[in-house]
Amino acid sequence: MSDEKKLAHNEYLKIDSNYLRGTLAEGLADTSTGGLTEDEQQLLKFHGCYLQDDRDIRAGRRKHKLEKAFSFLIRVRVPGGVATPEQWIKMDNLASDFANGTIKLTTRQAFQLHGVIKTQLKRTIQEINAAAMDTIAACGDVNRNVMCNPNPFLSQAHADVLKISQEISEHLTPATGAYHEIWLDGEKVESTAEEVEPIYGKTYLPRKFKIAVAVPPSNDVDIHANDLSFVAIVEDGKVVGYNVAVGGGMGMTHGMPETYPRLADIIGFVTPDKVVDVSEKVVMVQRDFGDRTNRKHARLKYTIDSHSADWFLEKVNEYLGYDLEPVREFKFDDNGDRFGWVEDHQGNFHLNLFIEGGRVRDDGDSTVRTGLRKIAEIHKGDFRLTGNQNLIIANVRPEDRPGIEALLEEHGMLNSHERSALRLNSIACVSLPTCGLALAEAERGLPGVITELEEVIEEAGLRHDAITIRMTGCPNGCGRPFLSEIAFVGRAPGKYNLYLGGGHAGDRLNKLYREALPRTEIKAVLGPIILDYAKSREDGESFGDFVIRAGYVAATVNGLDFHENLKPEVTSA
Ligand code: SRM
Ligand code: SF4
Repeated sequence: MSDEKKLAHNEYLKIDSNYLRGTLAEGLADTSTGGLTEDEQQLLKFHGCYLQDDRDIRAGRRKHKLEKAFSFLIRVRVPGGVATPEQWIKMDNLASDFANGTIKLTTRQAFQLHGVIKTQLKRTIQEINAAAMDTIAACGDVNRNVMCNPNPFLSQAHADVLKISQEISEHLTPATGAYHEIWLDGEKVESTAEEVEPIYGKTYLPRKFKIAVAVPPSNDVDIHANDLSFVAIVEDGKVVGYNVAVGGGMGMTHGMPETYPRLADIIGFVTPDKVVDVSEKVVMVQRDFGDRTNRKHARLKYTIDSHSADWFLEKVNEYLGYDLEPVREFKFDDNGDRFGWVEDHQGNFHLNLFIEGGRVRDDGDSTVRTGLRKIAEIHKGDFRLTGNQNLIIANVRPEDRPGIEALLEEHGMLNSHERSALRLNSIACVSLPTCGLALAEAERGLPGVITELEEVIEEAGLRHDAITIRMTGCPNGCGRPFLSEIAFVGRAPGKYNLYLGGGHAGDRLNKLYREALPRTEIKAVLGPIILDYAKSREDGESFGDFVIRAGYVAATVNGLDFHENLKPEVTSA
């Protein structure tokens, strides 16, 4: 940390907050406004909530001099993405009783509720906790929901990986009593003398921190978007250890080249017994060396680039008191989900369902939410949220499968095979109307874009060819756009930067191809490239590899040259 530079405001806020209390309790009790002060909003994030307003009606309310239509987003942690049927039913109830009637499955395997008003916030959080879930550290300058390959049923290896994700999550959960005190009416800690945050300290981390655990050949957790990842090395069906990857991240700001997405560096290997220790020490190095003066430069990826990956490894080894072992070989094939039913070694069945944009709702003719609720009422296994915003109905006994299938049929959900592989490999962040940072549509925008592109896909005979396609409403990267083969990143209402050439396994960043492309021109610009791919691709060549070989965009190995290569003209190779 620089001695000369002034610390970011949030650093003082954290120090003065008495371990994340601040004036939150008072702010929540103030019924003269539906909102909170700026400082309270910042602290509230550590408790898993954001203050938002409905942007669809913001201008109208301003015109009538009304306060914004404030409500809260609640993010519910689901480590490794595993939830019980009872927890699903609880989320479904809360969606109706206190939120906007939908459940959002996030890109980090968590639940989100939108539209909870201030007076219902505490009650909703209490109900979430009563169902053995929580919201602490779902957001804020701490470790967030730990992601994990959501197929732990496939082998003992997968079970080990889920267990380790849950252990990391538990170990890195803030120790403060503030959460219990504010939301669960826990006993007030009168003196802070005994209260400590053994890992984080009083100022927590310089910025958010994200961890994922992957099981090759699937990179469905997108390790290159995480500050810290563990890649399972499996030998004879057993996890012998994990490669350690650090410094991945997506967020950037348009027009600020000093902000950029970055692929993670794979710096070593560790045996399973040391994974929690390594997580703790990586967090501590970032705690001590992360930039606390500039929040746009505070993620671990910048700490590493300000020094070097070798320096970072040395520091981690020093904090550990032993050295990470040399990296082991592994290979990722893709970062998508595998749809349809699979049977595991014990004869249980698991169904990966496509949930467009991760939004579980009844809408018009669609009764997906009702159908999933009815399934939860009879399901004896569990639900697994995937990092691609989809859902696995997991651990279904053979005798229970017909009942579940009948409900899926009744509610129109047995249709993965009818969808194009392009749609099945899509991600859209939430964006408008709830996200305060959105510059353009994403969740509401991508389905229509895909429908248009599907006309080209059909013509090209690519219906079953997986091409990853992602849209975000701004460059913060919540749908991990910079790791997909095709990405639209919101610039302004109706305008997107188009990126091409990400690795099919999420292992190469894509490159800017068209800046501020009007939404209405997407098909005209992308269509010819898709047709060219169908015509000229080599055997087994992915779309991302093709656009580089054909010269649409240049190859890149890391994020440092990310902003280069804007082609003024679209050329058909
Ligand atoms: Fe995100 C901020 C939604 C995954 C990078 N993200 C936000 C906020 C809270 C907007 C805000 O700060 O006011 C969004 C709330 C929108 C809403 O109405 O729900 C938001 N992020 C989401 C979710 C819900 C998108 C989704 O459609 O699933 C994801 C919730 C994940 C979870 O369960 O924890 C979500 N966000 C991500 C990811 C992907 C990932 O983690 O795998 C990223 C990119 C990876 C990374 O962190 O580098 C991501 N979100 C950001 C950033 C940029 C951070 C940065 O380093 O610059 C912001 C803005 C910020 O922090 O200042 C942000
Ligand atoms: Fe909001 Fe931008 Fe994240 Fe989309 S990418 S949810 S628009 S912050």
